[in-house]
Amino acid sequence: MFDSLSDKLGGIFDKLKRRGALKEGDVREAMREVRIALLEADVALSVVKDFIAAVTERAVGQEVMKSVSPGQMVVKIVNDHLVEMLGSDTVGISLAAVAPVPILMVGLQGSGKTTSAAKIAKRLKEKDNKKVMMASLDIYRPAAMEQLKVLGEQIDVPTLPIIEGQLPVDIAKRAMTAAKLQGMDVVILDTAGRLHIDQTLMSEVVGVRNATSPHEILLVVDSLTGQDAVNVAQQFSDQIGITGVVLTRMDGDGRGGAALSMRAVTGQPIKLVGTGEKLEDLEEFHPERVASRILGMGDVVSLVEKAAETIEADEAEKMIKKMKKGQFDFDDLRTQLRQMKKLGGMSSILGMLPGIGKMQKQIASANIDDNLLKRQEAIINSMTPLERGRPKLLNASRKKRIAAGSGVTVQDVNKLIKMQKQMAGMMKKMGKMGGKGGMPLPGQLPPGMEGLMPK
Ligand SMILES: Nc1nc2c(ncn2[C@@H]2O[C@H](COP(=O)(O)OP(=O)(O)OP(=O)(O)O)[C@@H](O)[C@H]2O)c(=O)[nH]1
Ligand SMILES: [Mg+2]
Repeated sequence: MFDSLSDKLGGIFDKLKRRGALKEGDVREAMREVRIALLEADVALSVVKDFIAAVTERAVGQEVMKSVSPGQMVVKIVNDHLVEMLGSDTVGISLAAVAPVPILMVGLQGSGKTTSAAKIAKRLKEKDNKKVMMASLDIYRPAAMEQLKVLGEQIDVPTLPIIEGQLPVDIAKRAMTAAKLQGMDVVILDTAGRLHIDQTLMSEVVGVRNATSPHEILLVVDSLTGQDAVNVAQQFSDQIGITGVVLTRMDGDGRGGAALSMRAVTGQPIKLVGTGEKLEDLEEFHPERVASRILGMGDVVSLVEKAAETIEADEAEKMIKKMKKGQFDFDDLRTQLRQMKKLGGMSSILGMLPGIGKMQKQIASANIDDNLLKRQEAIINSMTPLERGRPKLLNASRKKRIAAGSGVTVQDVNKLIKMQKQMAGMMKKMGKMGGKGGMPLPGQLPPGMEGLMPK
């Protein structure tokens, strides 16, 4: 997600930063290019217009032109406005209402409502210790109710027993009553989707809304659908009124602009994002992190958090310490490779690291898979402990021995060495960034990250 936008903006800003002194014309020219990049990424036109106007006004101002590095100031302004456009604060699901708190899931067909309902149920149950019930109001698609029931069984969350022939509004009322009787904290109501917005769907959802007064009405939007998604959001927002957005398929390689427009178009925050088909693939939405990722600063915080959830805590701490010191030898690389396998593959990790966007593509095109991870680990295993700790030792004859030992070519060994060097370089860069303060630039830690680093 956001790859091509990120690439384009990176190019525009590189040019700008190389300039040194900036004239107003330079900034305006750059803003024209940013405008095109945003439109190409599917950001809604009205949103782009406002964005460019706001950024330009500040960027051609005196404070920027006279600053020591105007190019970097412009990048900072774009970053700030991007964060603002995305909603500034992270907003979670609110349960501040009388139990059982109803949460209504709405959206077009196939947008991910049912999956997201189960993901949210799992999260509320496991992270917040809530008693959750789910109910399917989808009486149209065959097996829709069964689908929710099966998901419920997977996460051990009860679903409302199915009664054939009941209408959505009545099912919703029954769900509320049942949940009250069973002392539930939350009821998640999953509605049917339609291929396009139609009045029948809208009136049905309005009926359910009026019958249950949901505390949250979450619009589920497929982030791969581009402009359509923006129109859908607008209509649901106008006709039903939503309290938040769940963006699904953020793991896909769409252009991502629809996601960027959601907040501005609906006036409601993006509360959660779906990042895969599995029920644990649900994340909070952090505007600053997404902005950093788009501007090529990487999503180091998410990476560290994701890593911390998967890897043993002390292992994660070691990793962060190494990052800080800028050390990275083959032992570390091996640890990383093993973790990558656990974390769901290389590309998901690399996508979160700063400055790796491009490398990620090369890796994807080189078709990195788990086999490659295994082979790379085998190469490292064929090194002596001394070689692992001191990569510089690897001369031609050692490489030959290692290649033979792990059943690969010397070329493969060289590739791995290159990778280790790149990662070491990156770690070094990241290590240097700590404690300088001031604004974050591409390749630097996003603000707030320092807090996560051990002192
Ligand atoms: N990769 C990916 N797939 C997702 C995500 N969310 C949902 N899906 C997949 O999208 C497909 C449709 O999801 P559903 O949850 O059934 O969508 P729905 O909106 O309930 O569909 P209808 O009830 O038919 O309107 C399923 O195959 C899901 O596994 C996500 O965040 N990432
Ligand atoms: Mg469904």
